[in-house]
Amino acid sequence: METTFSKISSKEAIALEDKYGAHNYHPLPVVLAKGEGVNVWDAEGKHYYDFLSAYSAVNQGHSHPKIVKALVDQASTLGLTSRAFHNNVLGEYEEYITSYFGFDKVLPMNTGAEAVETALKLCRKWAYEVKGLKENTAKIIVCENNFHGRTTTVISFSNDPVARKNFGPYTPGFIKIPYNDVDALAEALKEDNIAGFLVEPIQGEAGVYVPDAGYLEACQKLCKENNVLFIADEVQTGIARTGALLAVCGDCNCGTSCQKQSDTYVTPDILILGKAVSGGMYPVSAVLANNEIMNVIRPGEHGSTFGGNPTAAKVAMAALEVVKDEDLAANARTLGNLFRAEMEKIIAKSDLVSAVRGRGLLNAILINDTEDSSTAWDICMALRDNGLLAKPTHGNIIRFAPPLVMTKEQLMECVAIIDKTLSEFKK
Ligand code: IF1
Repeated sequence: METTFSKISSKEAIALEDKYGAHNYHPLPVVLAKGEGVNVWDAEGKHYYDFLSAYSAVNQGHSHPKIVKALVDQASTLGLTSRAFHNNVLGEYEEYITSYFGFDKVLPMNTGAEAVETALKLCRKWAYEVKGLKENTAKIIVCENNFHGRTTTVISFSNDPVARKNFGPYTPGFIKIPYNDVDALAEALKEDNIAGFLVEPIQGEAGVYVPDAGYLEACQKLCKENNVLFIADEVQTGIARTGALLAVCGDCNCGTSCQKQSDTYVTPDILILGKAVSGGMYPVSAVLANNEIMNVIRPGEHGSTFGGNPTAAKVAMAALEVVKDEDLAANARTLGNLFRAEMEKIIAKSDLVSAVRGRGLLNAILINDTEDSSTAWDICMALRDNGLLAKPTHGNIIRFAPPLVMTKEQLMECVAIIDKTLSEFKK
């Protein structure tokens, strides 16, 4: 059945995926065919509010006209050159993004996992060539319940059995410590050959765990004292999602790249960006660092076919411009506070939800049921029927992360949908 939104029905689309696609996902049964701002429509034309934003990649809203224009204009001029040759866009982008975030240099890649892998290689090479560790001895400290992507090295330091099982043998050289535990980091730093500490400023996939105020600052200080690189994975928390341009900005919530304006300012030695750095319009990721670190990489030692391509460069500049032009960090901060306040009212009268947590527009609610229950999933199915799309992270936690362009009126409509769904829900 053809609709204005799709040549094929939702049912047909799912059947094709099932038959011809690897089964590496378990999507909510909804087939999207159009997106605009905070809105998405399925193949039959039903409207939904998007409360996941493609896992915080679509912070600027679906099909933002400015970003689409940058994509179309560049793609129809010069899409890809590879790095075998220069092009007239890359240098402009590199200058733009390094001054935007306050670093000397950027190494452009495509996916978040690639950027994490790049940061790990950079950290190890710095440890051998600048810090002076003996080759092949470098260790990098990571946090339990981390999520940094799905490549073999990255899952080597995951403690999620689903992410790891039967993908060994695993890459060595990583030490796991509890998240949000400064003493655990101090203890781990006593070991020999530590090169770096990789951390998510807020643990997204684990269930939107916001660390104690001052945690990131204390970690950065310990890393500095021990000549160890502080590596911030802002793939999910960056680009205004948490109410500041970067979540490592801590509690200052200044909404801009506050590197110089706040006493809670935290500067990572290596900053990892992805997802919304392109507004979700094109795979773009980036690793930023100052010369002492970035200059250990020399020609031929790292890269990728699409890394830093002209289309990615133009799309990323447009997407970052939108973040500033529309002051998305301030909107995320204001609407995030409103959302959590409204959810607290719902929690007060519901025995289904026990807590809400998050910062800016990266939030999650805890469902009052066991980890292995299907309640969170069933609630997401009911939310879908009521016109709002969200998905559980682990077990009984539902992540709520709408595009940062949402208006107060739209947010209140979504709160009403969540309220209605929870009050009508029968386990
Ligand atoms: C999927 C999770 C979120 C990330 C952080 C690196 C990456 C991610 C902090 C890798 C990616 C995505 C992956 C996506 C779902 C989503 C996700 F559920 F997988 F864990 F957001 F929480 N660092 N997160 O969150 O970036 O290679 O994907 O571009 O795998 O389905 P990527």
